[in-house]
Amino acid sequence: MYKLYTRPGSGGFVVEAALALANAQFDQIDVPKKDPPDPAFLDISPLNQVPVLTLPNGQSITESAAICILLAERHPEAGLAPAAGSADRADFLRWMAFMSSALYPAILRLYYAHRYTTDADGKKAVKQAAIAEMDRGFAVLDVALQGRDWLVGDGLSLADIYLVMLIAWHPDIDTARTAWPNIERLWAKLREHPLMKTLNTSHEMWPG
Ligand SMILES: N[C@@H](CCC(=O)N[C@@H](CS)C(=O)NCC(=O)O)C(=O)O
Repeated sequence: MYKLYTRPGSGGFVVEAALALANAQFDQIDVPKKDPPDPAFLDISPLNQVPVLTLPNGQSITESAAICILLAERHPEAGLAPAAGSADRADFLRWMAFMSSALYPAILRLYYAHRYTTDADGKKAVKQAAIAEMDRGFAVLDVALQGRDWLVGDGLSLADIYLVMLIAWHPDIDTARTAWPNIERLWAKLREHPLMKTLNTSHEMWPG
């Protein structure tokens, strides 16, 4: 059985979605923010971050994109991602890496601005730059969605759920919904998806 270490409103959202779509049994462990961190949790998550997925063999994996890609690989019948070796799979890997390495870190700079400056008055500038960088990333994804129903391939994949999770963290939801109409189109569809609705009741990612 899998074990998912998560917290409401966190990157655990997409992993929970993946496990549910794969019909995989898992224990969910809530990791409250603690200072100092719990040493046992640091053993499996050295940066003290969620999500962490512990596999049935006891191995623990951090990094939301890696977890998603791994789950897609372990549960091919669930169609969480385009098939390995297909052209759409290349797009899937590209956008998962883009979202986790360009966009997610910009979001962290906004919400953990104190970590990104040693200047006591510097947080405001870090936040402004973080939002500008997020906006640049969302604009790229909006173009990628132009004329398409889904970010990759011709069906829902974890890339779509990952994108919707990130856009929900935008500090100005009204602007986000008008600035990137293709992302909003995808998001509107996922807001009606029964599983997203269920997950949103515990994660409160967007107004229900
Ligand atoms: N690169 C990691 C980032 C995970 C991450 O930043 N998680 C946040 C919650 S969304 C967290 O646990 N933050 C606590 C902290 O950084 O102290 C991933 O993609 O999984």
